[in-house]
Amino acid sequence: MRDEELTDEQTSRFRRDGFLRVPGLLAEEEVDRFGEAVDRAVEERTRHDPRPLEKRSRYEQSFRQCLNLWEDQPEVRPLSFHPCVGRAAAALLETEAVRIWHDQALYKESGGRETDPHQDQPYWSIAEPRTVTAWIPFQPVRQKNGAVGYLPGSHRSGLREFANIFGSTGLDLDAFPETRNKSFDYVEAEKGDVVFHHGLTVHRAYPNTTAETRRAHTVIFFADGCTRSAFRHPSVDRPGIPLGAAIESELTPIAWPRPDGDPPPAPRPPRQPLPGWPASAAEKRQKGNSA
Ligand SMILES: O=C(O)CCC(=O)C(=O)O
Repeated sequence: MRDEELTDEQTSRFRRDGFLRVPGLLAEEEVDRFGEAVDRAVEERTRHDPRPLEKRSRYEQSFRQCLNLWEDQPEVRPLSFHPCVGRAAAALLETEAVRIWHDQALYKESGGRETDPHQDQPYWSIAEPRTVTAWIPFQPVRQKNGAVGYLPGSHRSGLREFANIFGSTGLDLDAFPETRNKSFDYVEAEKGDVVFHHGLTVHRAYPNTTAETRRAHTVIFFADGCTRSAFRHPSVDRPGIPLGAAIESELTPIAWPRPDGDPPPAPRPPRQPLPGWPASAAEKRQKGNSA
């Protein structure tokens, strides 16, 4: 792992473009170890769903998405709260402290279709545009296995548009002057690199035309002090954060800096299983917590 501050050149590139690849932020050895832990978690979370790719929804054909792994997967938690990743996120957001919004594995299987264009922040209930995602691949990423492409500067364009990638084809790029006839920068990455993008950066990803799954873990951070908007989301609905209040709870703990660098404890499990969270996992955690 590269225990160094980001350079001024890197932070100003992020401010300009809305995305940044940080080469070698993690050591290859830890990427391999965390990759195996996330593989096990994805296997556990998706075991109940044997549908082949062609039987899944259009959205599900882009990737297997497993949310909030830090909560019930103790071997994944140190990755989501990795000090090098959290510190870089805080530097990019130009803030003293960042909280986690949620984490998720995004596994684009062999034959997985493209990821449709979208901005992330319209899916979240965070009012201020002070959010950043760390996209952590577990193998080298090329265009042929699903590299992500970003529209440079789109986070500064004023566009903040909910795109229905769940049931439709994503952001209609021709519909907005901010995105019409603009080209995406596709970012290839090596093992150990972390690619950051701002919550308002328009992005998409290539399909996976290789025989191997493209495995990535992502962690979404927001600047401490951000407040709740009207949109509904488990990260604020579960702890009951009121509209306009600062988003602070055991579900969105400070990710960086942490006292002693330790990850936080697991929060109380949800009453209802989250989407993509099999009931069995929630029950297992209920039993574990009450033991
Ligand atoms: O991994 C992908 O295919 C897309 C990534 C993405 O949309 C995200 O991290 O917000």
